[in-house]
Amino acid sequence: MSAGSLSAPFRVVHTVCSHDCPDSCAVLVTVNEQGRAVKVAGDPAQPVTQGFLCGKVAKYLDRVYAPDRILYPLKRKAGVPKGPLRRGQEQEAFERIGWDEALDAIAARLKETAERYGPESILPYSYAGTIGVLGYGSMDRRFFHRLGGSQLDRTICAEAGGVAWNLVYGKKLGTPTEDFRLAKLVLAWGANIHGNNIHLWPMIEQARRNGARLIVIDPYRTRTAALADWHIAIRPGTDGALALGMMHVILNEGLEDRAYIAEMTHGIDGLAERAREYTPERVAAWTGMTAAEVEQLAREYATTRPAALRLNYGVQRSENGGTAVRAIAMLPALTGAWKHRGGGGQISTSGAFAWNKAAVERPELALASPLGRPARVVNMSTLGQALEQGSDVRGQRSGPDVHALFVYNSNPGAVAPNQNAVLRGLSRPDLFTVVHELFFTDTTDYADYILPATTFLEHTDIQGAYGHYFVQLSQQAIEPPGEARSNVWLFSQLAQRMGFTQECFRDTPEEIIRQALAIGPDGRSTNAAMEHISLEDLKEQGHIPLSFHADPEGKPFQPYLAGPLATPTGKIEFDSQVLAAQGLDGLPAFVPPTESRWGADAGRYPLEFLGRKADNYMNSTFANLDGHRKMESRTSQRLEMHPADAAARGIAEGDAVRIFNDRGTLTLTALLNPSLPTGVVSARMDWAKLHPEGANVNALTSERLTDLGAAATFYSVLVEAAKA
Ligand SMILES: Nc1nc2c(c(=O)[nH]1)N[C@H]1C(S)=C(S)[C@@H](COP(=O)(O)OP(=O)(O)OC[C@H]3O[C@@H](n4cnc5c(=O)[nH]c(N)nc54)[C@H](O)[C@@H]3O)O[C@H]1N2
Ligand SMILES: Nc1nc2c(c(=O)[nH]1)N[C@H]1C(S)=C(S)[C@@H](COP(=O)(O)OP(=O)(O)OC[C@H]3O[C@@H](n4cnc5c(=O)[nH]c(N)nc54)[C@H](O)[C@@H]3O)O[C@H]1N2
Ligand code: SF4
Ligand SMILES: [Mo]
Repeated sequence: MSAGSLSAPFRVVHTVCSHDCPDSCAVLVTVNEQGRAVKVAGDPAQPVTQGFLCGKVAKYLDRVYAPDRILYPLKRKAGVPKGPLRRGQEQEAFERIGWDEALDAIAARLKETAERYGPESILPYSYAGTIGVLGYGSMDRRFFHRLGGSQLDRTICAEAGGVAWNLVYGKKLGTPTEDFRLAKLVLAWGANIHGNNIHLWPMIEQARRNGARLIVIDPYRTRTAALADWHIAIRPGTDGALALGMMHVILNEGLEDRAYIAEMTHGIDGLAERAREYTPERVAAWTGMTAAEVEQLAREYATTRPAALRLNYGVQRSENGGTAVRAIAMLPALTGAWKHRGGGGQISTSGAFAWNKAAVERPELALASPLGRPARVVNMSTLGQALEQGSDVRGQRSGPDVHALFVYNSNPGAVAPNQNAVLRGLSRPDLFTVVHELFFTDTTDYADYILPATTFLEHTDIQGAYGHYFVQLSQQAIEPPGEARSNVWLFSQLAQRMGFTQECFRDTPEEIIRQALAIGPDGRSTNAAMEHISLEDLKEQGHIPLSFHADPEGKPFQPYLAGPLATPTGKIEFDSQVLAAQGLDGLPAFVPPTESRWGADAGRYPLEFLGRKADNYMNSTFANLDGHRKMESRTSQRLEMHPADAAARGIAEGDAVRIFNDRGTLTLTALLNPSLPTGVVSARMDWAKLHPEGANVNALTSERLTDLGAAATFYSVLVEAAKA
């Protein structure tokens, strides 16, 4: 389906859903004669999208044309203090200004801040409001490199799991999503497929029609878990123990693939010795399973072919999540599951997309900054510390305090851990805060300036995916409403006002797309696996598979069948050479999280708390829309708890319950859920400003970091609950 294939007065434009979702759907937008989008639909020609969209984006025009969209630049009115504003009252705290005035004022303040405190006192804060290559990080990266602003370590989502996978395999590749339909066993481990990765589901359904079994390992009974053949409601943060226990059984019973291990892996002897310690009985005591269940799972996994592992990011949001992912990732190597098409596993396919990042982001511009060197790095998962104490990624002070914060593609007031610290930091009257947004969020309530941003219908971008192997072009379908402008436009304009003279600040989106693709003299990409792709073909076809995924001889793509891999030994590493070189344990081991039932604080705060994502929002996105709220209403602002934990506290269904720890408190309505493990409570992320206390689940979460990747530990949290 190509752009404009429908006869006038309608046009159909190929766009790509740019929300932070593995599926990266191809979205066909129908635009009428007046230039208004009248329909969005999944592209039936895209093999993963398969012609349907999730419930969130099927209603996307509600977001694009929402009455509460921010349409003009806004400036905080003099004398209005920073802090939560009631919904619908936000406009009153701000006054409308023109783009020229806004850009001039922001540029002047950034210059002044850089001169007074050094440019590292300016911190960009962005994540994945859009995951398009341009929108996620292009002109903005150039801007902050040239400015000398602090670099942001973007750890909030996938860093622990990504580092872990790479330690084992060298690169994030996985079983193609389409091939899951060939599996005879699908093991969904910390993966909320129905909620977060819906386009994998039809593949699993097809596999099950052919006799496959689905096993789900998740403390929470998701819709996916409820539909599974076997739901293992594991205790949070104990997955590493389970993986080691499975290895114990597999090796004990000789179920490993010796030929594959000999050819493709490094460190089996050490791993075998380590796994010996993890008897099913010990593992049962940690996970809450029975020893027989640990054995059954190991046998079923090792003897069913093909066995496909959908390891998603739920596991790695625990304090020991990096090691847990590393141990789980070793399972298909131990059993040789990669050898069978439809088997193997996937945590992310993002390693396959070799964008020319250096050309897109231009890190060498840091040398032209007043620093003359790359700036210090601040971890986004410890924003509270950075704003309150000026500390960096390792919790140490380096460089100046943060005096200016530039937020785009993110809503840290809602999504960052230790919300009370973050909001205290954002309240600092001396902090200059700019937020580029589409709606009045928990973060814009603290802004000095708010700038209106675009949806993916309103700008052009190119996108890969972390759940498939297609390069896709997202063409601008409609004009932005009001004076909304894209991220690329904003940072290009701001660069001019700052007096940055480098040519790259004038690049158009199409030029940056050509740079990302590294288009060569023949008009085709020179990037590995994209050599067959030209911008012209992308405009015509919308989406094109990476070369290995569209082998002309019809050879299926199966990763990790031949070496050398991008690890130090060139092999799949059971015993990590990288970790060993750092003086760390190269082998996986299980240590329970500090905030777990085994932790020192479990006496005071005995409940393990999961502040999970909502199935009908995208992190904090969509939470302002009535239709989405209605879909989420059953669990919205509820605390789900096991009836035994509720009874022990005199709590009944529907009671107001206060959960609390040293960091914060949140009052929710009790929803009894007997499918939760005892000692585990759960609630979903919402906008703080929609709660009477101005808080959400992140009022309870901590800034403690994961064992690998220095990522956030959203799922290692202890609380107590009491009837309010
Ligand atoms: N509808 C919807 N879709 C989304 C998002 C959204 O907010 N809403 N967010 C998007 C984003 S940013 C991402 S990163 C992906 C993430 O998608 P997923 O990788 O699925 O990540 P999570 O939803 O964080 O966690 C998945 C599951 O892990 C479970 N879990 C929690 N702790 C543990 C544990 O210790 N062990 C095990 N085995 N499981 C555990 C949770 O209960 C949850 O059901 O989804 C994307 N898609
Ligand atoms: N308790 C708890 N906390 C969590 C999680 C959890 O599971 N539990 N999940 C974590 C994870 S995995 C992630 S990835 C983070 C997500 O954190 P964020 O990436 O901050 O995700 P969103 O909440 O979706 O906020 C993105 C914002 O960007 C805006 N936006 C969208 N498109 C554009 C654009 O083109 N330009 C600009 N300037 N803005 C745009 C949206 O309107 C939205 O407000 O949250 C983390 N926080
Ligand atoms: S959020 Fe995910 S499933 Fe929904 S349309 Fe976007 S890419 Fe597809
Ligand atoms: Mo994420």
